[in-house]
Amino acid sequence: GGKMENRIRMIGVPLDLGQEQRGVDLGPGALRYAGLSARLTGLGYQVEDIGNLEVPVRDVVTAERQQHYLPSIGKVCETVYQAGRTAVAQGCIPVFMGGDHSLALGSIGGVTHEQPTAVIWVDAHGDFNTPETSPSGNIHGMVLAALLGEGHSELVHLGRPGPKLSGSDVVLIGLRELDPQEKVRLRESSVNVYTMRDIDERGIGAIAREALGKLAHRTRLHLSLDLDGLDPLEVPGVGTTSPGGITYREAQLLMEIIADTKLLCSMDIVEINPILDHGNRTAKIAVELAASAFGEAIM
Ligand code: 6HN
Ligand code: MN
Ligand code: MN
Ligand code: MN
Repeated sequence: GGKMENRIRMIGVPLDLGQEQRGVDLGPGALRYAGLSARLTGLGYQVEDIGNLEVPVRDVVTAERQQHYLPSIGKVCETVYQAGRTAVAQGCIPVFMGGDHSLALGSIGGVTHEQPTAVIWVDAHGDFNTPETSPSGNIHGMVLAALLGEGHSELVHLGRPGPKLSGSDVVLIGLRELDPQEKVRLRESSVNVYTMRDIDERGIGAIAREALGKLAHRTRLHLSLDLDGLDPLEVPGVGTTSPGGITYREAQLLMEIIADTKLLCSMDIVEINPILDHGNRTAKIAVELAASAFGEAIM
């Protein structure tokens, strides 16, 4: 681990079962139309798009609705896990194009199969609910908790038994909306958290550097980019909007500082909802950010 590979594998995961809004299943197409592959190729990577993994359409699995589609999400994430594990084993950088954030159970599970990996989780939300604390029951709000070993056992033991991350391997950036019990859980955890208040008071550059310092015990880095971490005024095409988010400029600097480490080994781009977007703007911004994270510099 440690060195940045030169091959990127784009993996579409049109999963929308982790939440209730229609449209996030269209995210992989939106990222392709926004030119993700060409941008990364232009940076000197060998880019391979393997298409979309198979995901059941929610209209076909209506019987799972009461369970918030837990069985189907588990099955899809098993395939995501194997795709991530295989990509890393073959010396590729997997870029998972969501889809909602529940796919990260598989992506982060898979990329940590052989070696531990630190995670930067950009999000308005903590995704730290358990079935007991979640007001919505939506699985996309439970992903980080499950990766740390808490919640539905189908999710906790996905791919391989046991937790996939420890709290100290994770930094959350952009937080501004937590459910009451989720807040308690997160406070009691060892996850490193930078809220919007921290960013406003100290600036994103200082936060980015400090965050990477907290992850310095690892030589591999995964970026889980939930587009709702950005401000919905700039990025309207997301399902779970929360005002007062990271600006485009702040996100750019965060990506550039991540690129400087040369440790980025895998990435999720999630929660883009083209149905709610204006002119594919959100996917275009996601492409700009991915390019910066993979080393595109202004000069
Ligand atoms: N995401 N905390 C809310 C819930 O339903 O648990 C929102 C979760 C949002 C999850 O955006 O990935
Ligand atoms: Mn999220
Ligand atoms: Mn979110
Ligand atoms: Mn319910």
